[in-house]
Amino acid sequence: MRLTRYFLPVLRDTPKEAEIVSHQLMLRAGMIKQTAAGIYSWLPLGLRVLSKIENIVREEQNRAGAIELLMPTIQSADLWRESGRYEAYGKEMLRIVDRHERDMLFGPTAEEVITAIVRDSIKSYKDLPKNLYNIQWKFRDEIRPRFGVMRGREFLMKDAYSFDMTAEDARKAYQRMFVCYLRTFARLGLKSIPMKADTGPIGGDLSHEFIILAETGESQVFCHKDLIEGAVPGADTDFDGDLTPIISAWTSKYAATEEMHDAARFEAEVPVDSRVSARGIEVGHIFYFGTKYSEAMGARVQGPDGAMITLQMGSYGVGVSRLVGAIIEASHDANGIIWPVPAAPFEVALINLKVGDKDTDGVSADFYGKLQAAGIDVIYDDTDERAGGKFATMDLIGVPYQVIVGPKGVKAGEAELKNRKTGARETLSFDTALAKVVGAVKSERVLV
Ligand code: 5CA
Repeated sequence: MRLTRYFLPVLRDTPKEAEIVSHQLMLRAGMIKQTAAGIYSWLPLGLRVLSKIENIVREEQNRAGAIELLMPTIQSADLWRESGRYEAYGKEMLRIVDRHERDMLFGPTAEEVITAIVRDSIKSYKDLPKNLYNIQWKFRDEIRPRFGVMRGREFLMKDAYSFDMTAEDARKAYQRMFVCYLRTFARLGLKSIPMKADTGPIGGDLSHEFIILAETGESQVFCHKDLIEGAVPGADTDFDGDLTPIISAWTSKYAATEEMHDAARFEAEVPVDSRVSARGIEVGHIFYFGTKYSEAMGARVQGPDGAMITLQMGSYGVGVSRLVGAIIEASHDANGIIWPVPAAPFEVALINLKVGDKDTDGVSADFYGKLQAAGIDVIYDDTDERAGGKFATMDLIGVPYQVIVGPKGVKAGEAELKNRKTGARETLSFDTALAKVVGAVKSERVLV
């Protein structure tokens, strides 16, 4: 992408309304624009990051055996009356009346919709187990939308729903999502910690939140420090095999959110110097709630002996749009965002320091073509802005690698390669610079 043709409305000053660094940087980097409280347009740069995250979430869902579908944002109130949640959900639900005076709502979650789909189409135990997911916009009329996309009213969620015959099978489905989440967040460069959690309006008795530690996190969390560096299951994990050892390794040490925290147990189980009490961002939340919805909505199938069995269910959410903010909270410096390659809007920024100079333009165009041919997401700064401004913009928007082409270097047959994270700069011959940056990007695309 040529910067002269792109739409990148960066701001030089920090907007006053933004309280936390991720919100400030997303506004400054021209990633989002608020249209109403807690409701944002995703500008081109923001959308690129959102799509990359979405794709990683999708790849890991698929790897774990979940199947993608797409449910509507607008739901019928009647479905929620069936489950008994329509009245109970309260003011967070955005209620809508259509032209025929029918009660509708903008879905805050989709247990009812998916339960109705499965109830109406799966009749036999032979068609189970199933785990169906979608990545779709949700709306919750949060009393205090804040921190930008971290607590929005409209937000993008991946929500998966598992259907099984027995509680034992449902536990396995829960384990698959648990392991899948460890991998998903690690692939985004995040250290997530699963913590025992409260189930809230979703219900059930088994639940874990996946937490990223960050000073600006909304919840207080408590855990053993070993969990911060816990081993992430590899890409070769057998999701049909026994996942209990992985789950045990992650759940045998103390980790709980504030609502589930037991101070006496924490002190008894965790040595003083291993106790972590910190703020955390909830990026995922998984629930096992058995027959709560299937019972109320009549989701039953015929078992092997002909008897009708009420389905066992769980639901599994990832805050896809919240992750954009969470990654920035975890990875930034005074100059701006530092994207890990897998989430980066562009992997390489090619900076032409002297647009209009024939040789510099020629070498830059050559680099641009070769980076594109190598399959690299490249933003080519072909504007006539001064060098300082160019560096500041690319540092702000957090592109992991910068290739800098200037007239002096061109004469010597050299370009500069800068690593955004470490700040390291190297002067290399054109071919070496190209090979090195392509190699670095490709090796960092898949972190686990
Ligand atoms: N039905 C279940 C699981 S599919 C569910 O709705 N779970 S949830 O309420 O915990 O939401 C799932 C994830 O969505 C959360 O872990 C969080 O990362 C994200 N999320 C929830 N509310 C918001 C919000 N207001 N803004 C941004 N992300 C949110």
